[in-house]
Amino acid sequence: MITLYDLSGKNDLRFSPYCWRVKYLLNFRKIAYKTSPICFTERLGSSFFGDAKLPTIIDDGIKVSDSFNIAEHIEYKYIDIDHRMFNTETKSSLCFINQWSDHFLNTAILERVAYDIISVLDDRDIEYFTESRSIRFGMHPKDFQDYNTKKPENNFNKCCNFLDKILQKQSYLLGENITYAEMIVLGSLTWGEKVSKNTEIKEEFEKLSTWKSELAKLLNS
Ligand SMILES: N[C@@H](CCC(=O)N[C@@H](CS)C(=O)NCC(=O)O)C(=O)O
Repeated sequence: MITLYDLSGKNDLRFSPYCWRVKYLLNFRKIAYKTSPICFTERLGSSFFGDAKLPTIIDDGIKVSDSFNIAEHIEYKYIDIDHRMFNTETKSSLCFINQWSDHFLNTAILERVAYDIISVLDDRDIEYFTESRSIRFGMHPKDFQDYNTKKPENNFNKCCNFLDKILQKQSYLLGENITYAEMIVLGSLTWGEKVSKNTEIKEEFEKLSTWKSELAKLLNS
């Protein structure tokens, strides 16, 4: 059975966007797996992980890291060629959505939740997270979140608008079928929702809200 090393916070809250992408895919494919909770600093101190981040999986003794690589591994190993979501045609579109989500959507979410995350972290991670992110942002996460939530430009709403516009034209992000693109974007939105109240989707993004609630029902079981 697949073991997924899953970032965990206070009260075992699972909040990593990348881990959610993989869990949503495994749920969608009805593939059995177990999760092994691990916090940031446990990963840092472990020779098993080395440079590997979370999620990392072990599948029949094979270690795979990076959500996109893991998704590709799952599709190739468990899904027959005619039903795979990763083929030569679709892989580049999925790669595009993955890059867009990591660079634009995740950044827009981070702007609104960077400080709120601290309150859901495992106690052992607070110092590490605050220090490492202060270096990354060039300021304390509180100042980073305050600055970004107060500026007139709301990048999260811009991303929602972009996604909503796509969903006004088609049922899913890449057309009329569910693909790994849904898991990528839903994983990011789940992260925001788990750690803060600052990434609620506005009512005007009706198609996106419906897409999200229907998929959340499907992919959480
Ligand atoms: N591109 C990677 C990103 C993975 C990643 O950044 N994971 C975070 C958790 S959400 C992590 O392990 N960070 C380690 C750290 O900040 O020390 C993927 O898609 O899996």
